[in-house]
Amino acid sequence: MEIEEKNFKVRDGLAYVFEVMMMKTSLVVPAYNEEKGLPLVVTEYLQWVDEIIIVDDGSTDGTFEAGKKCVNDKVKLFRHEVNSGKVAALRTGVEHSSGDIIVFTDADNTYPARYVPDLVREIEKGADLVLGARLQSRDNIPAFNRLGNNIFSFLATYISCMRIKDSQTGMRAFRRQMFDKLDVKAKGLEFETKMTVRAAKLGYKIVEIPIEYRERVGVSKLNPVKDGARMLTALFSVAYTETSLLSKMMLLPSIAFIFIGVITGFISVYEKVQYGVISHEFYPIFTAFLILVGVQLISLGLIVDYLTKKLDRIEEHLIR
Ligand SMILES: Nc1nc2c(ncn2[C@@H]2O[C@H](COP(=O)(O)OP(=O)(O)OP(=O)(O)O)[C@@H](O)[C@H]2O)c(=O)[nH]1
Ligand SMILES: [Mg+2]
Repeated sequence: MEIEEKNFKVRDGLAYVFEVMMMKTSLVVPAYNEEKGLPLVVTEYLQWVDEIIIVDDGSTDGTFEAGKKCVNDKVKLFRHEVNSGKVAALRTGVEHSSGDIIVFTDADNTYPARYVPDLVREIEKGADLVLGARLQSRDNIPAFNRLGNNIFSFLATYISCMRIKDSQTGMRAFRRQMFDKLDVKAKGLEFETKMTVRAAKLGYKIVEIPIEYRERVGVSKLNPVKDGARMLTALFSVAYTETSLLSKMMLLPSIAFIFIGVITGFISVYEKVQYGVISHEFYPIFTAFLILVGVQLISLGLIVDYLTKKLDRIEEHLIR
């Protein structure tokens, strides 16, 4: 019985090693007006992946011609006649790819290709989503965008109860089924943040690999204010939709507590500034109490949510 069991494990292990060895990696590169960066990216990544899918997203410069020059038996080029946004380009890329593991990168030469093996290795070891976290040469991210990146990564960490250092990175790897499972509803550059937080909220295993970030080639397509606002909305919409009913029951009263706390706080400040005394003398205490309880309840709700989702994933693995 014991021997049979051991044989079974060895057989299983061999099957796993064989499966991993046979796994193919596809790189998807969305490109919108990236005539300078695209050829550099394709040349650099070619040795690290089995297939490259370029999607020219209705560019008006020479991106399509530059892409055509890169096409060979490993590199395929697709084109959207009209600019349809980064996510549409990524979807087209994934649809036309044949790899088991998909890697995303930008067409602006910012993400060095040498990290691909590290990303793929983590997927093979069991991670669901691997992020290339831009922790080295962060100066190459413009100061305002860096600030936004820190804020969004902090919020993503808080909302998902999982340490996330770079929620917005464009270099990421995952198994192709994961893309369909996550089914991220986004149009523009809020996609990355939404994908990261959704995966974290659903209890998937996220691993971050520290990577260098290079200075961009060509003109940036990111509008810090417009895209930043979309990222913030996306973050809260994922936080709300992916939080279980049980946790929401804790979150909603806590938001009300904080809201009332802020109002009593404002009244206290107004009275002090206007009349020199606070006539509602208990309001400052109410303010501190309501806000503290509210924040504690939110944290507790998020922790409960994290644990329920983690248990769901463990159950899923056991059933498999
Ligand atoms: N913004 C944008 N990018 C697109 C679109 N279609 C494809 N892309 C590609 O998506 C990638 C991300 O755009 P970037 O301008 O690099 O945005 P970013 O990396 O957040 O910002 P930077 O730090 O300035 O590079 C690039 O490779 C674009 O060429 C589109 O419609 N809009
Ligand atoms: Mg970029």
